[in-house]
Amino acid sequence: MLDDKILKFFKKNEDGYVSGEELSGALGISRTAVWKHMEKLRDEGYEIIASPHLGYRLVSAPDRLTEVELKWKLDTDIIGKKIYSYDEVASTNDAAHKLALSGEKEGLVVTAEYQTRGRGRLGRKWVSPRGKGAYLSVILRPDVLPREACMITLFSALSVAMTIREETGLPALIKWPNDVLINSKKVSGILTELNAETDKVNFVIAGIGININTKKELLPEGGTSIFVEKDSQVSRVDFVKRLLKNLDKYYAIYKHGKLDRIVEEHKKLSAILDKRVQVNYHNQSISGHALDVDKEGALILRLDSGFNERVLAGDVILLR
Ligand code: BT5
Repeated sequence: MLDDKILKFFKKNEDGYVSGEELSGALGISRTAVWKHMEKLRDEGYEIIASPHLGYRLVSAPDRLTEVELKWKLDTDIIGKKIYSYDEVASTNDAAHKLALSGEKEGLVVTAEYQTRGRGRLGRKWVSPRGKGAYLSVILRPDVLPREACMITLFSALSVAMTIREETGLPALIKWPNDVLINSKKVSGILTELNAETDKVNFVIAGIGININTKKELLPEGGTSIFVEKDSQVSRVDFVKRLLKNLDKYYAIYKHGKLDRIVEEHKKLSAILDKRVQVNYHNQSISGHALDVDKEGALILRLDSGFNERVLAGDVILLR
């Protein structure tokens, strides 16, 4: 906690020095204790210079998804007002779920540097190498019916694709409903989990995994990362801050009921529309032409028989 307070001091004096005296006064600790905290921060990767007359100056921070780094000048209305950053968790979705059950407000974000049991849909695994990707979950409490919640997956994927485009210029596309692809390979996946009764959503956990600075050898078959596609590292902190901003924007649009706008934007970035696809769902497999995404976020398939099929969730495989 004291380390966070020291970092906030540095952030407020971004280009200047903070004197040891000022810090010891503000934090109520001795100047030797201030020095010890500086050593600890250095061990964590912060580059801090000390001048006998001027005090301490923060030169650079490690690219770690910490609460202090993410919240600094984060200009959002709901998403990320509160952030819990962990070094290691089983799954950020599980951690967020527990926090939601304990009554935490919507907008709370949980991040982790590493997940020991990162999850995909249907019990599948999400590969989460330490310190390379972004693994985060957001608590949402929208006043909607359970069937209206699938739109959350759509706007989360849209937020990820927009963030990749804005931060890196890479041509990210969305594979309905929950994958984001670059050059036909999966760079991100979304796991949306509901806590609901028949006619009421209590809360939703939107879990997002993105491969950012992940090297090829750490990725599963069919996966890619921003690093692999761009051949250079990006700041994970800057990336996640922009993602939180985009999530905040699309969540506001969703809450205002402007679902058609989300669907339209989603369709513009679709990797599957107008293509021949196979969709696997509920132990069934159907194939056809991906015709449309309707106003509720369902995929409309034109089957070979000429009939249309409306699919609410599933795994899409692009066919040649
Ligand atoms: C997903 O499931 O794509 C949802 C992934 C959600 C992960 C986030 S991380 C933060 C939060 N906490 C969690 O525990 N989960 C969420 P699905 O559509 O079922 O895809 C899973 C499949 O993607 C796996 O079976 C692999 O084939 C592939 N996969 C696993 N890890 C991957 C990775 N890092 N990059 C690309 N593909 C991956």
